[in-house]
Amino acid sequence: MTNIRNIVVLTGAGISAESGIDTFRDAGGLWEQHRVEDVATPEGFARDPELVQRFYDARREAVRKVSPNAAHEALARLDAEWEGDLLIVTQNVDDLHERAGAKRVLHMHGELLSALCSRCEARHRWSAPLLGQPSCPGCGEQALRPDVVWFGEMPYEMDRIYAALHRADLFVSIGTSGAVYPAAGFVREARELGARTLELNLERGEGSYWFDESRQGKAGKLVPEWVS
Ligand code: BV8
Repeated sequence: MTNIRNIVVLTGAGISAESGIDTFRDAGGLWEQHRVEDVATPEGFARDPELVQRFYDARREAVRKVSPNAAHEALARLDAEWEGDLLIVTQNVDDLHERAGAKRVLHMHGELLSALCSRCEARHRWSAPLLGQPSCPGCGEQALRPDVVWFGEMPYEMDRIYAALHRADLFVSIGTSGAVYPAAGFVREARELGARTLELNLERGEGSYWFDESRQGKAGKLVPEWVS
């Protein structure tokens, strides 16, 4: 990768598909007859907190049973070896990037293995179910919710992401349909700021127009090829 120093990688559900985690397009309407957009919203949580807690408890349990795949491992190798800036911005709430060994990971939509207190806003590493309304270790209130950014909520660390995009020489999007903002807008931002842009995805995403290059295929094959 000649004259490339600073890289931003954006990952979506497609990078975890070969680990056995359903993508949103697959699970969109399949979960207890609810669309993810209905369940993954503050309104959905207010309407039926038990349903939403069960939805995330099931996903938190499921993620313990799967492993990182070759794509996660290739990005972890890049992270270990790359001397320039590298930021892996993931829309995923699983911990597969970290379990593969990646360090420079930013979960813009939160994490399954974290709980957020609606009362004191503390975030706690969490692997147990939330359905039984455990108390917040900070304030003691029974106000814990999944530490996941729902539709209509502000994603985490947007300033840090835009700062990385401003410095990026290369922006690589892996396994995302480009359907959800603001993540879907990063490629345009990066390109307009002068970065080269590469899409690695099973199919062309919604923002494919903005990529200098787009390679179709499975992440487990494309990402190791790109990293090597
Ligand atoms: C916000 C956490 C503002 C929850 C998620 C109209 C226009 C523009 C925007 C909007 C609009 N109306 C509403 C909005 C805003 C909204 C939005 O974008 N809606 C969409 C539906 C139009 N966005 C928001 O609400 C965001 N917040 O805008 O805040 C704001 C401003 C001020 C103050 C307050 C707020 C927050 C969005 C975050 C929602 N939370 N996740 C959870 O996980 O349960 S989103 C969730 O869905 C994911 O995190 C991800 O972001 C998205 C799904 O996208 P993908 O990851 O791409 O998954 P998908 O299944 O779609 O695609 C998989 C891809 O992989 C496919 O392309 C497939 O081909 C490919 N693939 C499959 N297998 C493989 C593969 N590729 C390679 N290899 C394989 N093996």
